[in-house]
Amino acid sequence: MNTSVADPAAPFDLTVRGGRISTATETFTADIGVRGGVIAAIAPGLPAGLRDINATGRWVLPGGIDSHCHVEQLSGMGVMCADDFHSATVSAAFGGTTTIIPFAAQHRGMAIPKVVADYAALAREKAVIDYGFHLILANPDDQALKQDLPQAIRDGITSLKVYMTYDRLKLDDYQLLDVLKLAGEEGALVMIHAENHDMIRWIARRLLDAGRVAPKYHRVAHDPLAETEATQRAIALSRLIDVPALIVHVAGAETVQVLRDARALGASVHAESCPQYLFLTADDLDKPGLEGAKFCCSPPPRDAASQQAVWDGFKDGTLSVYSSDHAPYRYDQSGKLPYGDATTFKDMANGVPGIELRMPLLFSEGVMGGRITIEEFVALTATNHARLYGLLPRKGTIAIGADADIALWNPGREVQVSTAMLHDNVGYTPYEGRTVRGWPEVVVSRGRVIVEDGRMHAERGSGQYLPRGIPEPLAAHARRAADGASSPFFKRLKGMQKDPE
Ligand code: DUC
Ligand code: ZN
Ligand code: ZN
Repeated sequence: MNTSVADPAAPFDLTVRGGRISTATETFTADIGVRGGVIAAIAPGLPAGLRDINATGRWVLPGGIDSHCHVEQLSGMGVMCADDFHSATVSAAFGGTTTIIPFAAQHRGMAIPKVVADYAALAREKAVIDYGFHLILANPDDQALKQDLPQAIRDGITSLKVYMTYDRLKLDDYQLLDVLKLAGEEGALVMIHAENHDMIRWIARRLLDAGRVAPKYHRVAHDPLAETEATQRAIALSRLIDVPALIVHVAGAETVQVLRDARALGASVHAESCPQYLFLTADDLDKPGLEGAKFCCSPPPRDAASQQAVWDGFKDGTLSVYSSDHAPYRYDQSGKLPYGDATTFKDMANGVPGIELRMPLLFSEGVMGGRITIEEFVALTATNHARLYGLLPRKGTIAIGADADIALWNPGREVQVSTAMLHDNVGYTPYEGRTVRGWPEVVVSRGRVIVEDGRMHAERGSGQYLPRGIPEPLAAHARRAADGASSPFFKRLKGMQKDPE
């Protein structure tokens, strides 16, 4: 690759020199010239910039996009996150991530425009890296479907998360169809938390009645079949009306296979998984006392076979985005232990932290461990997120004209993970004591060197809001609709509406 659109008269603000650059499709050695926060040139032997960084011996990769993280948000169980936009974005940046997409969360009774405006105000004041928002939708009434959602989508919130479980958030199948239909018409991607609510409730009731309250029973209540059944149903709903959907935080082997089969049938179903499903198992919930609460997320981590299935799913494209699902709840009364020692598995805030370690864990076990290529790493941590959530060509790749969001990874650096080295506000990590190989030592956001020498150099509030464009699956959906193709259901409906001869 040897391309340059740089104005030779003006010096670069920054030159990143001599690194091994990888995108989702190729790897080559070159310099990167940055001007005005944007990549202006990629070529060997670029002239010196106002600032030069020697990247010899480093992997030069796009800054990561974490498209699933909970920040300064009220959870489905009504618990507030321990990380605000400052601690979350600082922590993300130290782990090589330069864009996050957290959730503006509607709970029942809340008006969507106010939810979005309030959330935007929090981010504007504190974020140090760039961010977009998804919308969590708890109340798909006429006001939402006819007015507020179309407006939010046109304002650049081009993805929604909906839940098939959690009392405060759960939508029924009829409502899911309403949301999918609207999303198809307006061009938004629907992210689905797929677990069968009644299966979980039914098992949990029996466990609690029998006095089985320890964290390890969380993994029993959230049986793999609850995930598989809900995923199958979500796929069926999406196929019925031919609207793309994305299943978040896939954990179980059978669910991966269900997704693979649906994709083989041509369904536009996309899927995400997370570090906890590659690096933790259900056994982690079985710790003395309430310690297992630190590993308690929904769906829960499963077994070694499911870990392998998630690796396989990433490898063959069944799973295309790797996100943290960072859900920062402290190991105290504010989060995991609302009733102290008397807390049952049903009371604990669900979720594990991981915004900072997401990329280092995958770099170490995936790239250095020989399970995935460096290009696959880039696709899974950055480019596919940009594709699925309407951020290409600005984010998620190293290309002329893209924002200069770049991380310099030192593959030779070994780091022993400890809570003390992390920058979130959670107070523990489920990955305590692990050694990872490879670390993002320098991180650049829109041309600003924001992490260097273990220090943060970006000001509070210097991150920018990203109104997002149409997600790729929705663009394809619009093309199919324009070609006259539509779902079998709509074809049948049209047939039924014909006047009798
Ligand atoms: N499950 C969720 O649905 N959200 C946050 C974290 C979790 O475990
Ligand atoms: Zn979820
Ligand atoms: Zn989540």
